[in-house]
Amino acid sequence: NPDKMSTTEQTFIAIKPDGVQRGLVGPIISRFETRGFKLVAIKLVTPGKEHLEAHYADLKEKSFFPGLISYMNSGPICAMIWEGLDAVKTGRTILGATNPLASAPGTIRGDYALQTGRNICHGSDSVENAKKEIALWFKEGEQVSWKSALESWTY
Ligand code: RTP
Repeated sequence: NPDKMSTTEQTFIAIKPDGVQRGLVGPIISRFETRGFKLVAIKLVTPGKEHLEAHYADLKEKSFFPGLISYMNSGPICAMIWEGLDAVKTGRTILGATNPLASAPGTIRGDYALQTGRNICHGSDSVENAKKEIALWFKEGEQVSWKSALESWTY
């Protein structure tokens, strides 16, 4: 619907094990912060195989699924919820294309990654999936509702 108005949304963003190991937690957070999004939850986790299989349940028939799960299970993941105008779609734009070789420079993957199997970050691909992923990764009470002093200058 081209006439759809932009809405305030929440998106689930995760820095994958390679992103954490490569010291990219700061730069990735920075891109969301400076764009004007608000951080409402963050934690470093090693959720385990079962949880990761639930997160990627839609991909379980793919040939790369076992490799994807062992990659995601290879170290800590930085799980976050970011909030703001069109956060889901804009979050995906900030991340870049799934295959880093197709990601534009200026995107996270376009600046820091070369391979789909090591693409350093995840972002929800729809509002519906964002809700599901937030419910899977975060417990009630882990999210902070706060008013940023900068908001009236961003919006
Ligand atoms: P993500 O969920 O991680 O944000 O990635 P995405 O939506 O951009 O891509 P999706 O198709 O959902 O794939 C999820 C993740 O699986 C890995 N993958 N490997 N070897 C391959 O062909 C392949 N294809 C996908 C990537 O880590 C991708 O981000």
